[in-house]
Amino acid sequence: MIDTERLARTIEDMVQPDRGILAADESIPTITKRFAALGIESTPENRRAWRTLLFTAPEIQKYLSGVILFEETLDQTDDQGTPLPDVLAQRGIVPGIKTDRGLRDMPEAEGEKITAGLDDLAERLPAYRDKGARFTKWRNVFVIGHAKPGRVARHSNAEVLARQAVLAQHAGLVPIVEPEVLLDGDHSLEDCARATEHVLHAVFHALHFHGVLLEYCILKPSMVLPGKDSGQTAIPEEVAEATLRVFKRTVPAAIPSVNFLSGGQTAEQATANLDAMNRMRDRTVPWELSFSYARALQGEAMKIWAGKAENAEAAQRAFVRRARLVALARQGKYSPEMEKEA
Ligand code: 5MM
Repeated sequence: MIDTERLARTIEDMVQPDRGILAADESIPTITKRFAALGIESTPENRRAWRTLLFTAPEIQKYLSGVILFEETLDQTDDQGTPLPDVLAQRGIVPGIKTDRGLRDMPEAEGEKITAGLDDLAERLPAYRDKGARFTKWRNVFVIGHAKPGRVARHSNAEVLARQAVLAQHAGLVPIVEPEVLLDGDHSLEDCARATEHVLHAVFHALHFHGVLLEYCILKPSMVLPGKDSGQTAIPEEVAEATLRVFKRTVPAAIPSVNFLSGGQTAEQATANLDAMNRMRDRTVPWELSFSYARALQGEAMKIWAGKAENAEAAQRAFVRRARLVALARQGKYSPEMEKEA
């Protein structure tokens, strides 16, 4: 039986009109890549220091209602010995956990990926909940290319997303369902719109088939964008128009919130595109339009930090500044002029 009261309380705490979610759930290979680009060694202590810096940034609770953690972080503490999930909870920020085990090749669909981690998920979830997690996040990716995403990849990935979501709900955890249509490739904005429409149809069909309660589920999708090698640029209004058009055709009104990923956009692009969507939002758009960014929120601050304790305060200032701008975009109150302000 699903404890809908518990899930409803979590949704209420996570879905806030002026806040969104920080994705700080990079797996060890991913954070190692991000650190390596800045000459930072990826040790458990450096990962702890970085995430402590983010979670204890002054007033960050004004902009964040939730943070997605990686498994390692659930067991780490701040400098005073408080477990990091408790540090967040004490500030009114809901802690969650990435439950997938990363991407694997699909031999039956060359060049496409499937996400691992379902086999022991039901056994892992109670332990995450006991450590303070109130929601989960699981990512599947979809590649745009010749005949891609193909039927097998679309439907297999949608099934996996739905199965993990129903397991999370049965464990009392709100699932964030992340079908990411990748930015890689030379496809056009309209190619991305078509692919995203196919993907979201498959995902919501599977969620229905598996009995996922959409009211207690958050969607974390990519925006509709031209491929990064397409040579095309799309202004925020074009991105907003295409994204909302596709979502209105595919995302049921029962979903309380759509929290976009940044997906390799610059911080400024991810902020401006979210802002344009919120400005365009009218009575035909039933869901909240919010964020669940990793790179777009952390990138500038991580560069400033560079692994050095003496840079921590300046890095926190940059992180809070970006979070404030993204939270304004979540309300349709951002302007690119604000980028010039300190
Ligand atoms: C697409 O990645 C998610 C959002 O991050 P961006 O805003 O940077 O696109 C993110 O939550 C992602 O799932 C985590 O960083 C974990 O990634 P890995 O590849 O380590 O599982």
